[in-house]
Amino acid sequence: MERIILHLDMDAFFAAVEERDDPTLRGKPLVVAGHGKRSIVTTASYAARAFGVRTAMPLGMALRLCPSLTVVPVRHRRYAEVSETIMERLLTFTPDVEPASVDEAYIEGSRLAKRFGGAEGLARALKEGVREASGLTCSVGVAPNKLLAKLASGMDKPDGLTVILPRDIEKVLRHLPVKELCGIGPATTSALASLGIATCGELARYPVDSLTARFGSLGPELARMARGEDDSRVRPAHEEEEAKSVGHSVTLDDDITDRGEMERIIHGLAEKVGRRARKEGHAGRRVTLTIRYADFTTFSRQVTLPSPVSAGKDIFEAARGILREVKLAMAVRLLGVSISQWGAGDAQESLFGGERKRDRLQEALDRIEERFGEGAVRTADLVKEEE
Ligand code: TTP
Ligand code: MG
Repeated sequence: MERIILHLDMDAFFAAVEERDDPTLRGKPLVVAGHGKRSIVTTASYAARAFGVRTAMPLGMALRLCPSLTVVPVRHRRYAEVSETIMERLLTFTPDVEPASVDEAYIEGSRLAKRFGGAEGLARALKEGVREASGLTCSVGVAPNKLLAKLASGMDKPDGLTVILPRDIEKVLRHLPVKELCGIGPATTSALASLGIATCGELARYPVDSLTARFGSLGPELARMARGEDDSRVRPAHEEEEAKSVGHSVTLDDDITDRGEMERIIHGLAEKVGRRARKEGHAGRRVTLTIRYADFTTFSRQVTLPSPVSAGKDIFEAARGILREVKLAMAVRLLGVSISQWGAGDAQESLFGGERKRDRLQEALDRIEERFGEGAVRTADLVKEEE
């Protein structure tokens, strides 16, 4: 089975954000650059690129190439904000999104593509989603792996969509300069040049033993890259998050619209999350509610509490609070509750005696559950769920 991997890269990202925020700049040759005579171009709009202006070019040279150039100072915080909006939008398609830099991400599309009538349909939907969320265009590459997807996204900029099919790989790579492959930097490029290798085709034909003699373990890796092979996985950010959180989710047999039912499910999940967190010795300040709609659109909302919690009741109250704030666009097929941002929960001296009492009650309930199994103790609305 061929994988479907997508790579999405924003077009002239910093410049595009500036143009979006200030419509008077739109379509003008524009660079984002630092202050001072010796500053260099961070990025150039496509209008400026038409004059030969490029990233990393000294500003003086850029102004000589294009005297009408507009120079805008760098606003990193703003770009990070827009980046976050874009990543969040991508996450509504699938949790399997790997942000690779401020303006690019890999997306695992192998299973997802079917729902969009294929890989190209998915790529179009992603582009449209990004445009809707940010007002900006991006270029997407689709291929059987990350190496080729990244190559593809750069092949038709701006606003591009490029698919590399397995049968075209050899043709695409044959005359491609080796430095175009992500992971082959200037040092490797010149080392390869000294062996008379300039293109991926030449690299693919070069005896692997000789490459190993020259580059060590990188040798066979280079040979694989030259053939367009790469089996590395899309590593979603949520994997890292998960290590720092405890969560449970449930996919429902039937899509539901009844909020009371949703609250009962969330209560059950919150109790489970609390139990596991306490078992692992955690209490978290952040409670997250995840909702997936019938059409698979998924989103999460969070609340940060003044102090860490691990009692099911507290987690439930926070998650229910989030649910009550959410306007539901359609029927729900999955609900998830998690806590994160660990802090000293139990050690925390409570200002209210009642809280301590509840902790002791909680401990007692946990002990009963340990003896009689999960679900031995139920609060009223959970019992109702079973009926
Ligand atoms: P890129 O994706 O490399 O460039 P880009 O988005 O400006 O243009 P393209 O349409 O070719 O993708 O980088 C993303 C942003 O990162 C870019 O807008 C500015 C910033 N950046 C730097 O700060 N320094 C650099 O050396 C590069 C390459 C980019
Ligand atoms: Mg970019």
